Amino acid sequence: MGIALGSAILLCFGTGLLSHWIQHPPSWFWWPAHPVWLYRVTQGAHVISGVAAIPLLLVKLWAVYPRLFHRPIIGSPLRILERGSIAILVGATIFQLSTGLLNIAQYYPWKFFFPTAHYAMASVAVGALAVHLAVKLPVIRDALQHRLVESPTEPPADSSTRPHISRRAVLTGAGVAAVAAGLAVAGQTIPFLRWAAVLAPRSGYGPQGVPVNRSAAAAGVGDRARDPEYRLTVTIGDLQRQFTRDELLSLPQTRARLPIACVEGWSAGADWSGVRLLDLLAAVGDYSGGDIRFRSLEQTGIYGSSILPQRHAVDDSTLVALTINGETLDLDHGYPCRLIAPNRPGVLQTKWLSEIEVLP
Ligand SMILES: Nc1nc2c(c(=O)[nH]1)N[C@H]1C(S)=C(S)[C@@H](COP(=O)(O)O)O[C@H]1N2
Ligand SMILES: [Mo]
Repeated sequence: MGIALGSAILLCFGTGLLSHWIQHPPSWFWWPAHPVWLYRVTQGAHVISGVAAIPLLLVKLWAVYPRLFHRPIIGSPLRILERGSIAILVGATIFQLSTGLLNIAQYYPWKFFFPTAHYAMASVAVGALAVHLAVKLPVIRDALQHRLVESPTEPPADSSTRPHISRRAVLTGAGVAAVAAGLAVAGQTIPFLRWAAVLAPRSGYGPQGVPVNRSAAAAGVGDRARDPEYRLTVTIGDLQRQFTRDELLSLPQTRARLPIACVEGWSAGADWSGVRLLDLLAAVGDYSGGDIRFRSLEQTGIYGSSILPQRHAVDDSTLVALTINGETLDLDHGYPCRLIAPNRPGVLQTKWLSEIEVLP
C-alpha cells in the first residue's frame, strides 16, 4: 500500500511542481514548445494520480489507525518525531487531495487562493513524507526483503477486535478502487476513456467541440467583445498599431492543431486558425526577441493577462486565433480573438485579447 500510495503522491507532486514552474517560471526554468501535447500529459497525470491516491490513502489510514492508540502516546524523541511527522503527513495529504478534488469540480468553499495554498502545502506533505520514510527505513527494508505470509488463523493482536480480512483482499480492493477513481477522471484527458469519466465535470462537449472554462458572461466581456469599435492593440517599444477583427482576417492566416490543457486536468485538441504571432508582430515593427504580455478585455481577475516566453512566441504554431474547428471563434472561446500557443497550461491561453505588448 505504501509503495502504491507513495508512487501516486510523488507523481502528483512532480507534475504539480512542473505545472507551478510553467506558470511562475524561475529564472533557471526551461519548458519547451514541443511536443505540443506534453503539458496535456503531465497535467492529466497530475489529476489522475491525485484522484487515484484518494482510495489508496483511505485504505492505508484504515490499515494503520489502530497504531494511533499504541502506548506510550508520547514516548522517546524519536517516537515523537515519528508520530509528529505522520500527523503532519496525513493532515497535509488530506488537505492536498481534498482541495484538489474540489478544485477540479470547480467548487471553492474556502477563502484562500488555491494555487498558493496547494503549492505551499505540497512542500509540507513531501517534507513530512521524507521524514516518515527515513524513520521507517528499517521497517520498509525488512518488509521488502521478506515475503510476508498470510496467517488467517493467527490474526495480529491489535486487530483482534476487527474482522480479519486477508491482505490480498485489502490490496485487491484498494487497487480496484484506485483504478476506478483514476478512470473516473482520465476521460477528460484521454479521449477513448471519455465514456468512463463520470467524475470529470468538464469532459462533456462545449461549443464547437471544446469545453469552456469561463464564459464571456461570467467574465463580463460580452458587450466589449461584440462592440464594432473593438481594436486589438499591438505594441513593440515605441511602435504601436491597432487592428480591427477584419484587419486581422486580412493578414496571412495560419492553421495549427493544438490542445487546450486546463490545469484542472481536462484537455481537448482543436484545429485553430488565425494570425501567426510572428506575422502580427512583423506587421507592427521589428521583433528582436523578449517575452510578450497578452491582456484581455476582461480586466478583473488574475486570468485577464498572461506572459508568453520568447521560446513560445517564436514558434510557428503560436497564433492569435480567429477560428476554432473551422468556425468563427465562439464568444465563450474568446471572440474576437484569443491566444493559442503550444504546450502551455490553459490558464495562460488568454481569451478576448485587447492588447499584445513585447516586454523590454
Ligand atoms: N481572459 C481569460 N482568458 C482565459 C480564462 C479566463 O478566465 N479569462 N480562462 C483560461 C483557462 S483556465 C482555460 S482552461 C482556457 C479555456 O479555454 P476555453 O474556455 O476556450 O476552452 O482559457 C483560458 N483563458
Ligand atoms: Mo483552466
